Amino acid sequence: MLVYRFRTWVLLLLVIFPDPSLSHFDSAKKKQMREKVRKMFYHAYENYMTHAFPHDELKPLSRSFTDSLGELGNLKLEHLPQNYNGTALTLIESLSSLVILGNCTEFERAVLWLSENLTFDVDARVNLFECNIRVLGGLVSAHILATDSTNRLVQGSYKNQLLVLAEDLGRRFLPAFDTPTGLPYAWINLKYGVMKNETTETSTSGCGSLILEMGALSRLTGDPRYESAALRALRKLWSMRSSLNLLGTTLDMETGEWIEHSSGIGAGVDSFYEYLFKAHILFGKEDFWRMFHSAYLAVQKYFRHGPWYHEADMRTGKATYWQLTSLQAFWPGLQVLVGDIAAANTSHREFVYVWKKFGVLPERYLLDHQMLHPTEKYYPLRPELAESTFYLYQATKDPWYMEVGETIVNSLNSYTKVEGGFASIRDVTTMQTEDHMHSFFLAETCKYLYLLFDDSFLVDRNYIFTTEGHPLPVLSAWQDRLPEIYIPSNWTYVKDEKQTKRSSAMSLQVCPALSLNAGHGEQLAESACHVLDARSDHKCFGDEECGVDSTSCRRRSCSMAGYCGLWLVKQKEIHWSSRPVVKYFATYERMRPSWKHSTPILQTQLFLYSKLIVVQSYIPTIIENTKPSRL
Ligand code: DMJ
Repeated sequence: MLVYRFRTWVLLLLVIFPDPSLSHFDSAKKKQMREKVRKMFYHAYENYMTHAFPHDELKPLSRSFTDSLGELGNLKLEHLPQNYNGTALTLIESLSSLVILGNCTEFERAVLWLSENLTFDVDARVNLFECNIRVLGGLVSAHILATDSTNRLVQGSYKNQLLVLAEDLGRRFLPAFDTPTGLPYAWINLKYGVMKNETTETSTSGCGSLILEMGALSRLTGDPRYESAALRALRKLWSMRSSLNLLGTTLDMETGEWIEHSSGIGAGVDSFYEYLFKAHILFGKEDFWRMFHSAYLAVQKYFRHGPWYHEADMRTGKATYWQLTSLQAFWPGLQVLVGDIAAANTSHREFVYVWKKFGVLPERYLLDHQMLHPTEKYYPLRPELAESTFYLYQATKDPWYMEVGETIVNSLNSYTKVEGGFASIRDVTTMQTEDHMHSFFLAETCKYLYLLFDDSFLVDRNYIFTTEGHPLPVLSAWQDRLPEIYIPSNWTYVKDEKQTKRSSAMSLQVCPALSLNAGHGEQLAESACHVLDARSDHKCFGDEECGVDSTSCRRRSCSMAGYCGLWLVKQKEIHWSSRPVVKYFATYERMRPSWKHSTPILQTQLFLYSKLIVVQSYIPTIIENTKPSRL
């Protein structure tokens, strides 16, 4: 009887707190997964090279091609180029992935071909944002990789040809910025500049996600025009924020007026947030941090509901659309860079749940109606979930994320792999495929999956990835101020051996009930938001004895029956939390050792975390019941 009870307890504990070391992800398994992803990459790449190159993208079902650069972002498919034969878009997008996979021979072959054949002197109206992240970003990143001696390229064969091409493209972008507001046109004809009667409608991402590529181009060429144009646009956009520090989704770039006032963290806005923060990392400008700081706070305050992010009206902060979109899945990855692991993990789990429910991520799911969006049931091989999974694994080394990666790899192979490459899914309920393989499948999806299982490319290097997955090195020469200035002088590295033990993402979310470890000499770790209840039995006499909930970042209150929890209170009880900053620094100190072996980019972000937790300490906290966290 006693043995039976003991077994039951052990089983129960294992279910609740699975031991990460029990994961089946040993190094052999990791290698096997890496090889599986490598095979996926080459299946896609070789089919593109055979059936589509030098056109833009592969049509994997018909094994043909599409010259789609002019179609990207062009929902109404207007003003499509007539005599345009492609710019080898997928090859450009594959360059950095080839280096990461260690295929320098193919990389060199591609560089040589592009150097000799690529021209942007084509009569094609393209989307500035798409062309920037895919083509300019692809070229600039590949140029840097080609000049990095550690990539073992044949010395002397590379003579900056990609940079010359990138500069030519950058020059063709400039007329788009020649506007009274400094906000760029969304569309530009590569040969003729801005077309007559061009639309003045653009998006927040379109104006606010240019700084990484154009900034890098300026730093590499010494021509400041690209960076200043992108910066002017970004500043103007920021000046259009509401008093709540929210932005809309679409705007008129000529008048500087908002068109769509509702926004969230998904389509039309996503990379704006991403670039504010990544620009701070890349260029070290305090200004970017200040903007991101306010923007992130506003997102957490107005869009976040438990693990999900809905949309809200920038003027009132009132919720507008309750939708989960596939693009939002990048957000946990960004939160990892910021250092907000607990929040990242919470949202990431929801996306994983949705992935498993449908087999892939549907483009849009209506949270309020608990159903798929009637016309957006597709999955175009998007990378966002793989991207966040990669970042979370880097931060935590929790093998669970590799299991998620394995699920993604298996789904992609079972539902989207066809003889001629990988096909998009038209409808996740039927898994009917569509004749299109987007270039980001090679630039991002395969890359992040590969890096999840083999991050040797990142060892001893410090890169940020653009929104299209192209790596850019964080160089001190590019930084306006060196990162050291951000490190508070009172921070110390904790030397204690035990504390260097890596925590998993889940162990960072220590709730009072999880404090089992405490008796075994192990350190308690808290999440960014979590503050323990004063008493371990959750019993309380007043609100001050209840801590802060790790999932919602909301303060717990004491119920009538004397239990700590998230209880519904009247609106007037909304109050500003002003927890002593020192508490958060202490929390951070305990988390810090768990990052010790992370790659430099993640370490670079750690010092920024102190700033973020200060931000979070001023988030107004509304105590209420949270919605159930499952679809
Ligand atoms: C990519 O082109 C980029 O990641 C972009 O920022 C958003 N959408 C696609 C992938 O889904």
